[in-house]
Amino acid sequence: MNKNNSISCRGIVVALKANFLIVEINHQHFEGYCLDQFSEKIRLLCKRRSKLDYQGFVIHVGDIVLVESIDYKNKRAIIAGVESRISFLKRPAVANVTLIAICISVEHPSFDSEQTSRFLITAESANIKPLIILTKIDLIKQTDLNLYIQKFKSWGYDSVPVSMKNLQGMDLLIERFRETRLTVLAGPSGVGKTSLINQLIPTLSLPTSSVSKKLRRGKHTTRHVELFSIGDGSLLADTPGFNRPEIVNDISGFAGLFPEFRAQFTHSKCKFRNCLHRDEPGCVVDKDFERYSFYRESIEEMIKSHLPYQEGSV
Ligand SMILES: Nc1nc2c(ncn2[C@@H]2O[C@H](COP(=O)(O)OP(=O)(O)OP(=O)(O)O)[C@@H](O)[C@H]2O)c(=O)[nH]1
Ligand SMILES: [Mg+2]
Ligand SMILES: [Zn+2]
Repeated sequence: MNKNNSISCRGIVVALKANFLIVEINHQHFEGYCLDQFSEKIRLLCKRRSKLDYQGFVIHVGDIVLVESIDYKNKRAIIAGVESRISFLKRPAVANVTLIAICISVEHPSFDSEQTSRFLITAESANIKPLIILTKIDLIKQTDLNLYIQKFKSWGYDSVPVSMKNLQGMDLLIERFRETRLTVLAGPSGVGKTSLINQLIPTLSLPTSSVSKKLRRGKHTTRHVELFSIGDGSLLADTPGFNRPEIVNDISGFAGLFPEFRAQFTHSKCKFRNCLHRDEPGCVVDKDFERYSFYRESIEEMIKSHLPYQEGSV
């Protein structure tokens, strides 16, 4: 029997490639073997045990897995089990995310308030803390940048302004990433997610491309989710950009996804528990905040999409 078959250890899925999964493990898991030739982390090309396939369970990037039958000469192994997740982000699909860094550029592509809110709602509905990274700040004046920072503050979010051209803001960002276990860089195409990772890990040289002059949008250069180690056990996920995240269709829970509403709910309650904070009697929320119109339009859309179902079910 191959001696390697007796080894099993935990690892993290860092990428999916066709029918294979790439799992990264730490070298200390191989104690007892001659590992001097390997660097600190090893990436293994893995297949799943067929019993996992039968259970219909889909393994995603970020999943913590148990790997067996390790052939470390050829860097191959079999995934025998998956640990339960602490969180799951559906799009981009990443498990065990601890921070969503929503990258939003001030120009090229230009800032879009609704789009930014849609990314924030995605993070909120997955119950994962969002942080806004304001990119390409070399393209605007400091006074305009201050307005963006104030805007996000009024929405209830911190933002970190950065530029890959003059490296402004990078120290603060690195600090935030290093104190976080798994940060996902999410956001529209062309905002500079991959450029940011290349800056942090210069040995990578991942492909990036300029924003289309005609469409003023990114070219969807990154096609797959991939995790990269940035030291101290922290991981950063590059993800494909997408421009219009879907909003979760949850009428009663929707207001709770806005910090502006949450701040009010701590000290005041509407008359009816199912108040949707439109024109309901006894509604006590102050609707005088910037994103109220986005809330209102979204909730009306959701109500409309529920109507045929409700009528049919009465
Ligand atoms: N002026 C300026 N340009 C930047 C900055 N960061 C990135 N870019 C440029 O923006 C373009 C798009 O960058 P990418 O890193 O490919 O963007 P992305 O978010 O990964 O895009 P997708 O992979 O399509 O989702 C490239 O031409 C970069 O050189 C920045 O801070 N300032
Ligand atoms: Mg990219
Ligand atoms: Zn209300």
